[in-house]
Amino acid sequence: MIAEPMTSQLAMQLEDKYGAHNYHPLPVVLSKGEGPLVWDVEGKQYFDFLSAYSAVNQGHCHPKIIGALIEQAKTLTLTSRAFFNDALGVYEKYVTEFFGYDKVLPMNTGAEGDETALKLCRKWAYTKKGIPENEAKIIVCENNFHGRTITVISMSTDPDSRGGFGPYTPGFITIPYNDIPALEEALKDPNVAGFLVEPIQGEAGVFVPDCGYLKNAYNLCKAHNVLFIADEVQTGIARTGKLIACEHEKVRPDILILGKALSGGVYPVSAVLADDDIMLCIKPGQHGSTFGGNPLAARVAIAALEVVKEEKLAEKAEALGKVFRAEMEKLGKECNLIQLVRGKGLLNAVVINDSPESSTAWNLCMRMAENGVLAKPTHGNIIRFAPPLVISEEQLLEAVSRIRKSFLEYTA
Ligand code: IF1
Repeated sequence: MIAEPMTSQLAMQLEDKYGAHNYHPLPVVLSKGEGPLVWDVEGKQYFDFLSAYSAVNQGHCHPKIIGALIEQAKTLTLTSRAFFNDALGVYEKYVTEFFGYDKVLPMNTGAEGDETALKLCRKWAYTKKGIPENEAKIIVCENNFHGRTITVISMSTDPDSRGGFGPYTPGFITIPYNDIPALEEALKDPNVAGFLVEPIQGEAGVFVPDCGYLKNAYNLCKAHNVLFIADEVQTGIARTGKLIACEHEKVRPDILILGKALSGGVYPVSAVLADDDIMLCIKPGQHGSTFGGNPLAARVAIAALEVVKEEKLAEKAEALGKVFRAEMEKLGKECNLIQLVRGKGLLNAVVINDSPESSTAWNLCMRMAENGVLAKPTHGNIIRFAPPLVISEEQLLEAVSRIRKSFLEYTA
């Protein structure tokens, strides 16, 4: 037991001493959240512009989602899939109708969703496409981020994510992102079963591909009988101004992977969606998870999706994203710190006018934290801005004025 009153200092010391050193967080210790706001241990209030990497799109501790959690937690939490439960089917009907697919396979984390999609794609390759056993290949993109498991990092090109963790899972072809000719070339291999892609590359610094890229890629996949697999773990659930980011180009992925905000960040819930022709390739006993599809997850996810619809979060993200980017463009003209503003909906990034090796972006994030806005640098000189979608326009503009203050203080 820790007898002393909790302070930020003590909380950070405890993590440092007893936790693995696999993160380098900003020195802010949070203890409470509500909507787009969070508070630290000392009671200082911040706007959260990370949203737990787009998991809390519905805002922190949304009463409807927390209500569903509490009610179900008092009734039944876990049965395993050895038996049926009275919530899973209800959720499966709801989520498949919501996204327009025949079937869903429930998992817990995003990485598991990606692993599930890869397994599904390989099974389909052998049972439907007729690729010889163990020969299936899946095309992936440079600078992808799909999670932390061994197979998922085997697809990575980031030295931090993959270095020193070999040997790696074979069966992947890596091509540059946003490069249709490279995809065309890779698709010439008859053993290609799938193309796994993020509609916007989050970890790469909110890299938005050219308009038409996803549509062209999808059409090429169709022409080669290759599954188009979209990792919408970060871009999905209204974040980019549409329910899923592929909708911007009217692309319907063959396999859709969701996570993070599927639960409003309340509980780990991920899902893989596909039609029968693909999903029924996996038979009983061939895939699963102790926690996947548990009643608590099912009730929480239904509530989280209802909030997205009821509060028109996609429309809000679309409108507020335009306001935010315009404000950042304006700020860019006032100081010489901003090289580029990019993003879609409320998934945005500002590229700082300094080298990735410089500490400018980190120092700006520290300054913003002092002024009550939390954001995190990525790749050294990029700052990602992704507030909960429940933020009001007034709150967004208040946050913008704090960001502006921080940038102008920094240049002064
Ligand atoms: C961390 C990044 C974001 C994801 C996509 C699958 C997963 C993720 C497109 C895996 C997870 C996270 C995880 C988090 C940091 C974070 C991240 F900066 F590393 F890239 F969001 F931008 N597909 N993204 O973005 O989901 O298994 O974690 O539930 O610390 O690793 P998970």
